[in-house]
Amino acid sequence: MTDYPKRYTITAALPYANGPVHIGHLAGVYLPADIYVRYLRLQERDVKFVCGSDEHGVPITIRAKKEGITPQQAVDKYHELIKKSFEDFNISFDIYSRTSSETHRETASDFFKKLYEEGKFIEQTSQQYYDEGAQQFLADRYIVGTCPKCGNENAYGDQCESCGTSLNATDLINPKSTLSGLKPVLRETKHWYLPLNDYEAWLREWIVEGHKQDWKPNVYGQCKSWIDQGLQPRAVTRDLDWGVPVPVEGAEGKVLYVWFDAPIGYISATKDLTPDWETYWKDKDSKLVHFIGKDNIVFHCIIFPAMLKAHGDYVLPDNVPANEFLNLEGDKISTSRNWAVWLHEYMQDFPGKGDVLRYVLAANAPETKDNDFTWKDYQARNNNELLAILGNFINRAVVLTQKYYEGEIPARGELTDYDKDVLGVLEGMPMVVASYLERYRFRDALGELMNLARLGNKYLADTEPWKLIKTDAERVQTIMNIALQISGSLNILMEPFLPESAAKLRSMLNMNQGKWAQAGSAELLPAGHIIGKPELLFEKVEDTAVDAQVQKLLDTKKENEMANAEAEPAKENITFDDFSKMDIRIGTILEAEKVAKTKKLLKLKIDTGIDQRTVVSGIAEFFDPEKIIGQQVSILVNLAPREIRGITSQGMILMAENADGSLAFVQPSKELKNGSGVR
Ligand code: B3M
Ligand code: ZN
Repeated sequence: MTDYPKRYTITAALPYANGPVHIGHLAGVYLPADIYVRYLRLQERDVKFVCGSDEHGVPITIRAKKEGITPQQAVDKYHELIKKSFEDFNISFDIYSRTSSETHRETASDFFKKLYEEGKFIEQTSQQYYDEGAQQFLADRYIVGTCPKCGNENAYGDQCESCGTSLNATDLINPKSTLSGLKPVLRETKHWYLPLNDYEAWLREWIVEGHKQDWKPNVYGQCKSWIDQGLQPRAVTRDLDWGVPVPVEGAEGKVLYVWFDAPIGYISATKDLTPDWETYWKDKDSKLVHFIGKDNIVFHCIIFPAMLKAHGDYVLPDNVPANEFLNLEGDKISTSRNWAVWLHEYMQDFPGKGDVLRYVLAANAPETKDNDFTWKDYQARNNNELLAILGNFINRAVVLTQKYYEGEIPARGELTDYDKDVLGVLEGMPMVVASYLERYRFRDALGELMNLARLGNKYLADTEPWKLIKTDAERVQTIMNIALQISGSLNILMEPFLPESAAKLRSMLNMNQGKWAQAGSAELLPAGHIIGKPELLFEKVEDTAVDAQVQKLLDTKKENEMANAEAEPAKENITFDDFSKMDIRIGTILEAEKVAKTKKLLKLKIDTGIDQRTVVSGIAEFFDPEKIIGQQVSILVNLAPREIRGITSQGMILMAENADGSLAFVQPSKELKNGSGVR
């Protein structure tokens, strides 16, 4: 590592302002970006970290429609929520902007205009679905119909979520507009296209030949396969009423395609941040890095670079370290199924524990393959790693220094070979961690950092200053001095990962925010320096806390099952006579008790109006005997008596079974006289 770029422009994907953000977003994009940027700042590099809400496109209009609000109201709501979550997790953007801003509209508009005027687009007319009721062209997501592959009747115009096939709206059988319910008609419409095919050779040279070594294999592989398949012209405008209007004549009712305007949002955000924005985007010594999730690779590696190239003034991304996906408890994270850990909910449930989630997500980051987040792992990593390794080491070092020296760091005496080895590892550690960070290997960097804490623990466990203090107090001075140098370096090295805990540790050690270059030094905290009071850096996460989270997910699963459950098909027809054979009455439960040695059975005494009789019913899992006394139920009184567990059951209580298997009484909507007939 010798020559560093003059400055860095770091972007993190602009989240759609159509919902809150979850752990998948954090793990895949914002946390790695933040770790990288914090590291660069500690290295005293010149860096701008920009992000903002993506507030255009169909995802927004669909969400607004669902909530019965305007698109503007929807983006206002979610922009604030998302922004707050990023603040809560200490994602240290230099600016968090939004694409509905005036600056952005102008920047995106000018960008388009320049390309338009220079003849960089081609115009094409095509047939697209139009809703004559709603009087508008339909985005693919607004059209549903039968999937030609699997027959699912609710496939979308761009994809069937049942079989996963990606579709064109015109592939759907019986297409229907979700706006009006009408069958859409095909109409001609004109759009502007970026002829990606013209950029194919250049892209091949730039990526396939130029970035084989330094881009992640998953990113490089996706790009190569796109380019190998041959690139087609890509429409950059849409018929929609929400977005940046296409700034040319004859384009009324058309807006820029959201994927055309959104990446330009990085530029507009930088403009809002600094008057010097052009240096960050146009000077060839600026290193541009896009942090994104894997579903955005093609847009950031192929389409946006082609746009930048067509424009001509801008630098190209130096790297696009996209991550794979994070799953949750073995299942794909899904907004529509509410299968997620939402960041704002996590903060409510675990206040002050932002760093713990940062740690778990970084330690288990989906860098090279999809990974799974589980609450058990969350608990284990907190208790066995943060608390038992890092927290424990720091605590010992600080507590013992307070105890033996009233907080004043003792001087080192003569060093043993062991001391020298430990100081040697300490000295080399910043380079090791940095070399991982420079290569976007955040998990490995964190692993090394924890190894340093492990080493500190082992050093104290091996040298046992708490025993030695009685026999060789001078030696203890050396040991504690070394333990504190390790603590001080840990503080600097952990800051990118655990900023809140690092701040706490700084006050414990009474030190300033150090620079990366100072880490590893054996003189970081000089003898005579007075440290502060010990504080606990981490707390144990109890079983009850994670059990509650698992329960929340189980409830979600159940809700989903309920929502998706289909009613059983009807049975064969019967005659009215068949039905009238059943004598069903309203009765009242007089007594109820569990049948001994059974799980499911209750013995009930019912006043049927005709008599008082005993019925054994398999409902004990769902009802507390005491609570049902006095309730009215429907009872089939002419069912032949049956012997159940030595009790004669005379009749049967009618029960309705819910989709989740739970049971409910079939009860009259007002109190009736016992014996009233049900027909
Ligand atoms: N809003 C897609 C997403 O949230 C999109 C990213 C834009 S980055 C310029 O996955
Ligand atoms: Zn299908």
